[in-house]
Amino acid sequence: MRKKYNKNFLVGLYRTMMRIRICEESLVEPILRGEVKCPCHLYSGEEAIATGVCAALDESDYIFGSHRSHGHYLAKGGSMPELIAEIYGKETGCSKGRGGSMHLIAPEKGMLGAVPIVGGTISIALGAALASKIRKQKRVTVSFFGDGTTGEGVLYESLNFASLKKLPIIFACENNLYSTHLPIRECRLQNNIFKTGVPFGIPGDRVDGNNVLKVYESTKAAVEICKKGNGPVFIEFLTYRLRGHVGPDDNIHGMRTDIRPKEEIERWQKKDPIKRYERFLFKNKILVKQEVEMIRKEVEQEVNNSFAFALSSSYPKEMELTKYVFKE
Ligand SMILES: Cc1ncc(C[n+]2csc(CCOP(=O)(O)OP(=O)(O)O)c2C)c(N)n1
Repeated sequence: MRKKYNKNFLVGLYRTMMRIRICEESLVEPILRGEVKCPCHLYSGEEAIATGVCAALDESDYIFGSHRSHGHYLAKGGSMPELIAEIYGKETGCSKGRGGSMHLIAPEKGMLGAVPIVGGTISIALGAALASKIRKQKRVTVSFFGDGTTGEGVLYESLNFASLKKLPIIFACENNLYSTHLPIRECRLQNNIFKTGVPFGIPGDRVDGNNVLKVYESTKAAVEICKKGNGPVFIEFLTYRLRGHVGPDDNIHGMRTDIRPKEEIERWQKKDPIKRYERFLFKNKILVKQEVEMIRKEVEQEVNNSFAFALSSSYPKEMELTKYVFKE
């Protein structure tokens, strides 16, 4: 595995996962203090997916996200200061402070948007893929969504159309086993999401979403399929969120509502994608402990600078709250 990749690439994956994790965890205290007003769906535990998928894409490729998209935005190259500023509702945020955590966008980096309506960006991603095909651009679009989203009809309409028109789109399902507080076994007869596209003639793959190199490789193969005009592709990434559905422990209203068994959370903590990848890097002598510490310090500095930028920025003017709603 190691010989296939150069050191810069392997360390880059580690750095991206650390940027997402440290950024996410730095929001925990401000959320609990009530300083962050908008709901935040933290991505801790799922970093390998955004990181591995986006590493297989070019800057000109597109991604679309959901309510849990801080990681997608950062992995595709979105600015961290603008992310934190957006979460704080500041004018300098990536959506000018009008959107908050669930409305992230970095068009210059190919992150074309995220919205909190479950399944809300799937058909928009489909439109982007259709446009790329009509314009004959060698560009792939990734639509990220969760396992709960497979209960939305729009996914099936989109699968049908994407298959019919052979669109260059990757349906990337992040199966973290829960839809808010509903375990997957209570919403599906079988836990077989990777077969979702099969009736539409779309091949499906199931991948360990906590193994960043496996995520990268499966996405790279899907990108090749799409670029040859043989898309779409459906990939199910198996993972687990280490925090609550919304907020650190679903505890924002002072009531603990995370119904997941403690033993289950502990079992998945042992499969933490960052710790697993760290062990791989040590074993293959890619990094030593001091280098990992250095990366951590650099990322912490970036996160601190992002908070300083956000906190010193101003709020939108009350009179201008509807500004930017429509393109002027
Ligand atoms: C159309 C719609 N229905 C319901 C909701 C409420 N809701 C917000 S997140 C969510 C669960 C989504 O689960 P999943 O797609 O698995 O994503 P995850 O939160 O696990 O990442 C629901 C039902 C919503 N935002 N939009």
